[in-house]
Amino acid sequence: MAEDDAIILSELPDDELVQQMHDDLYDGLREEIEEGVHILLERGWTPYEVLTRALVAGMKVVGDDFRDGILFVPEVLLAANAMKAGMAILKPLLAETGAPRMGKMVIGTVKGDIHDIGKNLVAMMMEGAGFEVVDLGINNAVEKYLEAIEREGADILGMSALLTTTMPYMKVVIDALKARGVRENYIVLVGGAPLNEEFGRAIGADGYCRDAAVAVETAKAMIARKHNRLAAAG
Ligand code: B1M
Repeated sequence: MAEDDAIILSELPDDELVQQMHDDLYDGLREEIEEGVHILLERGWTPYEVLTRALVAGMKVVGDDFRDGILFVPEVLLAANAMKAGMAILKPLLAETGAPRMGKMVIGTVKGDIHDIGKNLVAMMMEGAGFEVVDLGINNAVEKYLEAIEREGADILGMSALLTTTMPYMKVVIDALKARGVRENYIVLVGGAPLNEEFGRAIGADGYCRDAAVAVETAKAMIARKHNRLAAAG
């Protein structure tokens, strides 16, 4: 593109800027995504609006074209890195709500799976809602989860899986909790694009979370129920 034709992001109205950010995410343009995020925040958008409307919606287009064989792993990786750069700007802002401490969550992507954008988003939103979050990262074996929830005294165990081949591993973890006799000590929440309610129920999770906002709402409701139960018992 000729120098004269360069798009000045700050001169675009909101709708066009968001559309341009979807295109830039698609093209894996990290710096442009960072600039777009800053501009929207300066214009008074909330961090959550920027996250959902500019970043998550843009990633949906990437996902659709990956599925349809239009984009391939290297391009998707660049898009994922641009998305992460945008999320890094929003993370402290989402965590800054000053909400009272709600409880502690250990979260990680299951063994064999390296997708972490959705899991990171859930961790960010949970922190923003007042939960303490211990993020185990990707590719977690059952021992890693068990050791972490015990060490951290977690209230909630969160697991993420993005592949149909890795989602059954969630049941391996839940079964291990049962075998140790500690299943009832934890609220187990699961999420990831290929999952659904029925799968969550079938593997014995306490809740399936369609997205990060649902994860926060479910966690809050279940923690409140747990506190009420403990208060009634004590
Ligand atoms: Co992959 N990939 N990928 N990929 N990738 C998918 C998942 C896929 C659906 C693409 C497709 O074909 N349409 C497909 C899986 C098909 C299937 O299993 N049926 C797929 C494949 C096949 C693969 C590889 C096998 C490709 C290959 O190598 N041939 C490979 C596997 C590697 C591995 O894990 N072993 C692979 C690799 C990659 C990249 C490395 C290139 C990259 C990941 C980069 C990264 O994460 N750091 C990547 C990406 C980016 C995707 C897509 C395009 C986008 C995923 C994403 O980040 N979405 C994805 C397509 C898709 O999902 N439509 C795809 C945005 C994110 C915000 O949404 O993760 O759904 P999501 O999270 C949501 C909810 O699901 C929920 O809340 C989140 C926020 O709202 N949620 C939770 C998620 N986790 C939760 C945990 C909770 C609660 C809620 O706990 C309480």
